[in-house]
Amino acid sequence: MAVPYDFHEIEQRWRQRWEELGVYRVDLDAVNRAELFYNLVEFPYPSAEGLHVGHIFKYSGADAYGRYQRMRGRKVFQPIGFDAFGIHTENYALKVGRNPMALTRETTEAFRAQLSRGGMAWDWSRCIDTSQPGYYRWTQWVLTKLFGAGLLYQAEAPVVWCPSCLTVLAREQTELIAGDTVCERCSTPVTERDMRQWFLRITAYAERLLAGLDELDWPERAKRLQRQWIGRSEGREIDFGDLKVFTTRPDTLPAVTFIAVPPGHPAVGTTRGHPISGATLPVMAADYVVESYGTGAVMGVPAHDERDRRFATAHGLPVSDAPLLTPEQVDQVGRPAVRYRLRDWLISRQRYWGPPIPIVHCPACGPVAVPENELPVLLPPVDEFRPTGTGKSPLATVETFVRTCCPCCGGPARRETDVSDTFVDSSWYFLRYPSTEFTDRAWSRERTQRVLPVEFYAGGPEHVQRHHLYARFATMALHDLGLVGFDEPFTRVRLGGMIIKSGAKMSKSRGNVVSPDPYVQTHGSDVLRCALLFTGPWESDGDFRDDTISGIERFFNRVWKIITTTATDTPAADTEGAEPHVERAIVSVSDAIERLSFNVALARLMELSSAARTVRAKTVLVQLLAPFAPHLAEELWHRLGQPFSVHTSPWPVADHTILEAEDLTIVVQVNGRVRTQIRVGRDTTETDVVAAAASAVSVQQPARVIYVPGKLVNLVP
Ligand code: ANZ
Ligand code: ZN
Repeated sequence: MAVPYDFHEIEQRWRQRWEELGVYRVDLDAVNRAELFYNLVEFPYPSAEGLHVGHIFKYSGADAYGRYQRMRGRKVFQPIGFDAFGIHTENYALKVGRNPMALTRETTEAFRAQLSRGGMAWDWSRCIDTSQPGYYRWTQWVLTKLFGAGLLYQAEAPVVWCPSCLTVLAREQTELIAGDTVCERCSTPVTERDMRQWFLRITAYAERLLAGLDELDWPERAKRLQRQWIGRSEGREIDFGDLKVFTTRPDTLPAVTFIAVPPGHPAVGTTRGHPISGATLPVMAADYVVESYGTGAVMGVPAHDERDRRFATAHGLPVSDAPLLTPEQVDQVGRPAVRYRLRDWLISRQRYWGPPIPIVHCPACGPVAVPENELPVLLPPVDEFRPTGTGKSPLATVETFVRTCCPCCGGPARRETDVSDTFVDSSWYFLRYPSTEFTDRAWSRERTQRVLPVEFYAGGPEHVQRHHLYARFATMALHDLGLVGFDEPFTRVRLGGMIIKSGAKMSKSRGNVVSPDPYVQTHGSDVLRCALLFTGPWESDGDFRDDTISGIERFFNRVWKIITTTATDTPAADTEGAEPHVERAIVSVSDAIERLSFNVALARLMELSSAARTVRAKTVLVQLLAPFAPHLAEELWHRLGQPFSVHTSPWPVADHTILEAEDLTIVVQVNGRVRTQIRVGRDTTETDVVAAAASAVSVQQPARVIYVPGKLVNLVP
């Protein structure tokens, strides 16, 4: 059943009106901290495939939450932009043989149109595009500041190389598939290479990145993932001659029978003296030893460590069952040591589609940062943007780009030709949104101080270990440089679930990635938003099935009929007296929105829609519907004769006197004797009633409970 109104016309008309009147714009200089609500979503990269319904699910939830906050009186700042630089975009450009610069302009426009049709309350006047010079100038500026602080450095290092993307990758841009470490972009098994690369010294912040988590209102699983990623280990460093090992089990020292180092290590084949017994231990090459972790050497304890046991068995090494050291004895051996799994962040890419790293190499002065007044270092338009595979970016062949003067001594110098990783672009973007109109600085200090940190960040679990961690690091570093006044960017993070389609995971290879376009075209964007949000709580994965669409349409039909057929209203409609179900709906819908259980909120609204007859009930229904179906609610609000806009009208407040009058009186008995009475809300569940009764008479864990619904609880201790 289609909706009984011209949704194309209605949705377009109201969107235009909102935009014209700036309903979703906030004067950032006229708000105070307490009023402002910075409601941020992870901005999309404008892929050629366009948006999929998963985007709409995440954005609709965040949007509903923001709209609710606006109606609750907050000044909601809700910006959007495009994460347009990066390998993903460039790989697609390579595939279709187009220049990424031209291609990105098109995909961004397509995304903008799709996003606009979603009806989200975005402030388009502050849109950013990370691939535009007006933005990346400041990405480069941030890098020069980090360089000045010693947090950006160049080093020769064994790095992960993707032989298909022809670039190095950060370790975190690989994944383990069937035992192979592969590139997450193209699934090609990666190799290792020794190359000179640029790193950001995130490890200097390992301890603070860990400690800061305690204070944040983030999902526990997000905190856990970050803690694991940072991977703090306490142990001891022990000397075996001039070879140091890091161990978390120093008590097993007596049972050590060999030392293991990575293959190729100069100590392979030598021997070491045991620090306690003096016994001779062979130094073995073992590929389970990670060169960059700990000290890069392991004491082999086959009796207590599974990997060591397997290695010892395979190589005919002895197993020793010597007794463990006592804690006091441990305090004699070696030194306490703390190690982190976290590595410095490799940001250089030998690719084209990114901001050139703003460094000039001078034969006399070494690497020098490009001064602020010479930024941006423009990415030159080139014909040949294909990665070269030589370990150098395509920019290295552009002589006019490479040749320059040293900012320090004026002598001839060469520009750095690597570009920075996309995750650098997004590590600070939330700082730019409130200050997009400034062309002479990255952000206004004063405004930033008022608008940030981000109060609510709606993201995805896939970004916890990288983007969220990088953003925290960048914020801490900028804070320490005195450039921002806070050191955590996101006060509250919530992770949206994944949408599957009719039981199957959407993926490009299956060819079942669902575009929102046909749904918006055939049913309207309000229907699609509600159908997606109805799949389940926003933080859980949800299955999007087409029959949900018709369910939502039936609901919209009913609402439309109730609100528009005023003729059936009795004159005394608004004096019909108390309507507890309306008051209850306000409480439960508000509560469900706070918990991001938009599905529950919609279910309550469906109930309310079948029992909304009075003016109060109708007004409340339309207002409570507004966060979910913004266009429809605006139209109905208008038809109710209410002043524009429903989205700035105050969120209904439940009349608690009506609710309390509705409360039930429950008699509480112990062993069949009446002890007291309690009052509970009409909707209170049996579990809650029994718990309230038990606590009223101080009976802990009764052996038996008899419950007469709505009347009596008898507890047998
Ligand atoms: C002896 C031992 C005995 C160990 C035992 C463990 C159990 P986490 O918790 O991850 O920090 N190790 C140290 N450096 C290593 C490296 N570069 N590559 C591979 N393994 C390394 O793990 C610390 C433990 O991992 C260390 O404690 C060491 O083995 C190993 F019953 O030392 B242990
Ligand atoms: Zn110089």
